Amino acid sequence: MDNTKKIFREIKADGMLTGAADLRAYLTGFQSSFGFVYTDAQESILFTDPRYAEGAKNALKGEYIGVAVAKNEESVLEYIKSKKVKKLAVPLNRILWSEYARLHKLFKLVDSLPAFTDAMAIKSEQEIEAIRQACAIAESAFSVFLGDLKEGMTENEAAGYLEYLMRKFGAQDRSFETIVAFGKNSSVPHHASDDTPLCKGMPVLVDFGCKVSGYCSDMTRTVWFGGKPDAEFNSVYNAVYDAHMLAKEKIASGMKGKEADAIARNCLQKQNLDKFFTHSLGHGIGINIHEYPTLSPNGEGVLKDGMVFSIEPGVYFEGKFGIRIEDSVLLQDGRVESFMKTEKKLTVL
Ligand SMILES: [Mn+2]
Repeated sequence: MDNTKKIFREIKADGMLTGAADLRAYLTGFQSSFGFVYTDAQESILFTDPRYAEGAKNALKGEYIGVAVAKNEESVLEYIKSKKVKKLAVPLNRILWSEYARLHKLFKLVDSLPAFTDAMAIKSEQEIEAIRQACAIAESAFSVFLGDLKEGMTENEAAGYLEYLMRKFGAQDRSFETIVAFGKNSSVPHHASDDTPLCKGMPVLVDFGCKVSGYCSDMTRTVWFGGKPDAEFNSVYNAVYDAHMLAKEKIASGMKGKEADAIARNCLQKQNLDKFFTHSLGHGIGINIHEYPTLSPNGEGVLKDGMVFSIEPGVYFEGKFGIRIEDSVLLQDGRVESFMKTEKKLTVL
């Protein structure tokens, strides 16, 4: 699929210049830390540096996109000027102010970011397959991980072990810094894992994911380690579980992100727990771990078939415990299909 054409035909410009790594990866299917993609009605060229030149040439051989080595940004601009481009599209929110200052003296600038945001939100079969694999690997790793959790293990050690397992099972990387939170640390939704040791009789919250072919998975489970949880933990867990399952059942194509969010939020409200649900219900997942659409009380974007996002209600009691249950899901034929098969009912280890 030629994503350069797909984006270029949506923007009103003579040329398009894309430097941001995620947008570049979307255009080319090739991942690199430096480079620019130039596109116009006739051609697309990936300008990269000698570190990536060979890899890019091999990866893009016979593709719709040419590869050239650029010494620096200046030589890319010289090339664009030589093509007599007047209106140039750039992703305005994703360029540096210094780049903007320079570019706007040379060209009339048009924003390409809205076209990227819309196109990247609807996944192709190939993208869905990569995410499906990233989810399957994360789940296989998690099941081994749960079996190997031991008293005395620190959060950092556990996080490192889970990341190792994901790579061992075929992931190229983690999607983001793995969150492992033991005991009361779970009440911080994005706790930074530290040297807290695992003890019997505490919750374990794990938020993690991995990448396959540049695409992310995202998943959270909260399990109980050692002994039995008390009645309060059990009832809050069931409330989060119900909110998750109801959202999954009721979210439909055509709904706004905020309507989707409200399904889970209203469900928690019935148990007076909505005030402890301190973040959004979900976010789009793709090349980036957080992308459009947003399933939050402010989410105005309409959910459509082909979108991949998270469903992750959570309840957090400061200083006590937190519970979050998250799946990565796909909207297909109007309905939610989960990529995840891992048990969502409370697991007691
Ligand atoms: Mn998430």
